[in-house]
Amino acid sequence: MPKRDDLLVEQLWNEAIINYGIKQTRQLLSNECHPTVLKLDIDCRQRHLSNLISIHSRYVHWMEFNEIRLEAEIVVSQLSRIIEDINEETNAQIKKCKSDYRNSISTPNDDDDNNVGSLYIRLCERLLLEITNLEFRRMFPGMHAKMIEWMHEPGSEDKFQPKIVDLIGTIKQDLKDLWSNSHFEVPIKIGVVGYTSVGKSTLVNRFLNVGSLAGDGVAPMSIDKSTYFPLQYDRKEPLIDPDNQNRKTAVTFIDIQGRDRDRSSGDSQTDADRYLYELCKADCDIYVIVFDDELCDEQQKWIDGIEQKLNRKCILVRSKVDEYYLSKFKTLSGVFYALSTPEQRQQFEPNILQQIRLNNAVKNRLVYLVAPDYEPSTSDAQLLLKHNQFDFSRLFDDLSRLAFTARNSRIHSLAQRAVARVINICFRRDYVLNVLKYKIAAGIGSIIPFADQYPRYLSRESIRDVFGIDKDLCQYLSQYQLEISEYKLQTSSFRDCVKVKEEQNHGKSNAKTVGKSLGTAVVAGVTTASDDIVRAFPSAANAMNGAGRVTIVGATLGVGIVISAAVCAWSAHSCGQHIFSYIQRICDDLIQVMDPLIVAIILQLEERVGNNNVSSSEDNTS
Ligand SMILES: Nc1nc2c(ncn2[C@@H]2O[C@H](COP(=O)(O)OP(=O)(O)OP(=O)(O)O)[C@@H](O)[C@H]2O)c(=O)[nH]1
Ligand SMILES: [Mg+2]
Repeated sequence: MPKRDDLLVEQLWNEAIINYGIKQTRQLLSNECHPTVLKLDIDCRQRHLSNLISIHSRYVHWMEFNEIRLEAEIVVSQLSRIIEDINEETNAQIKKCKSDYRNSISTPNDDDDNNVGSLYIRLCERLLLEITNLEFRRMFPGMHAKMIEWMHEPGSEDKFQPKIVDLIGTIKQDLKDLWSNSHFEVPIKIGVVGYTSVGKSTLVNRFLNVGSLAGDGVAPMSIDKSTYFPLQYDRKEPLIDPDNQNRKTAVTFIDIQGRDRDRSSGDSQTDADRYLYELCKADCDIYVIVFDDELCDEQQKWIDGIEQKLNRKCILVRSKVDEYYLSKFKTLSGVFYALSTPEQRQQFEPNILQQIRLNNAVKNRLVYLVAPDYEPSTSDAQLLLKHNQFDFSRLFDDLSRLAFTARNSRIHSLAQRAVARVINICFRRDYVLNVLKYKIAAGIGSIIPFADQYPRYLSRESIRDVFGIDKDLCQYLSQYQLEISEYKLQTSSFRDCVKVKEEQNHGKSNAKTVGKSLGTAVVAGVTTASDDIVRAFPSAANAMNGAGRVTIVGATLGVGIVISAAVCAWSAHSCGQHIFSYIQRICDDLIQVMDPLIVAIILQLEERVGNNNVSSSEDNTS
């Protein structure tokens, strides 16, 4: 059992306090605040938990007992009651509401200020984790069963069961089942992203076709930050392809937490990378970037990251255009919008719209103008938004079109995550190999230059044996003609099974060149050179097996040579490190190889469905 690292726990807790906006809640509880602000804060938390409960119930029926969901339901009902009580607005009542609020979201019997929100955070984290597990189990039951089986195997080298061929067979079967079940809906995920308070949740609610803000299934909106982690909302009605009314697709909108402008590191690349990491975790097929001001450098990096690193579609939306529209109208016409005549509105509209488009133009991209506000604060805005939706319909249509092209990428992404999960949990084990015997052999072998490399070589071979990387696997993979960029592979294990693409201009090769010119390649060269020395004796190595092959190295050496204990110890230690690092690298490579393999399997299935459709329509005509 690993030892609890208190410092790490504290750091994670502090991070969670910031991410979940607990600081703001603490301030509300300890200082004077307007009841409406307090109410909004409670309402957000209540909606967050309700959202998680409703996603959870997609996978576990309401009637089934689930402890964590039950706990969350109790908190939700307590928060709803407090929201109702706040309406009474007497000072004593507000004080009591604050105390109830604090108790509802914190671990019981804990008065420490640092623990405000501890229960709420725990519930959110646990529900999020359960949802991920449940989604995995439902989509890939075979993979899930295999994972459970492998997780509970006895942890020793001779019994190490996970085999790559089984992994491939299982994911293939799961994907096949998914394809053959025409009723199994795989909703496309559309994520809405941007800086805090630009109107993301408001737009999500419009996409969902939300009428009343009072009900459930409404994304929380507020002047202050109100979304702290990705919230998922299934759209009740499917999206309909505007070009073909028969094509419908289920869709889930993900209201992603905003990037806090006041949490900048000072380096736009670092900030962009951090936010991209959050976007990647949210795992969407299409990302809608919302902005309410000129697009800045960091936002441009989000676009590049989404398209190039995440390989996903990206749509740009300029929100809150009503603000600019109304101020420009006042300047041009000299009157407030609500007091103007229809002729004046008609006269100035084209000019104002043209100006907004010009101000928000982004090179080679379409920018959709929207103003989805539900509760406009002025009569001017009320009137404008009542009659003008700007580009919302066009945006919605284009999104519906795009959603149809995303089904395969959704399944690919889910399958890729499922495979990575099983590899990380079941293959990355420290008992894949009995490290000790290789360490001893390396220690003894260290007395002769390069001889300690031999046990390393053997250990790598054994790891490949244990995982089942052999001729048969290679032959099997070769039929798919997989292509992988050279820089993605860290070991040579799969090089014979896939076509390795050389990429001249990639960062890694540049780094190598730079390294060489600085002379650092000498260090890197040691491993390569000694590997080659060992490879010079492959037939001898193959003739021996297991421990015999390892210990013979030590046994034939040593006569007349003074053994340095320090060198032996270092060598043994470094051999152990090498083995662990090799397991990690081979697992990384396996994840890389599985990626195009999943694509190939999906394409095969797709083709088969296409052929079946053709043959069934031929049957019909005959
Ligand atoms: N004028 C105007 N205000 C809007 C519009 N859309 C949203 N707002 C206001 O902008 C504020 C923030 O809206 P949200 O939808 O909560 O913003 P968000 O981007 O989801 O914020 P976080 O989730 O906290 O990052 C609210 O006060 C909304 O009323 C709009 O079209 N016009
Ligand atoms: Mg929001």
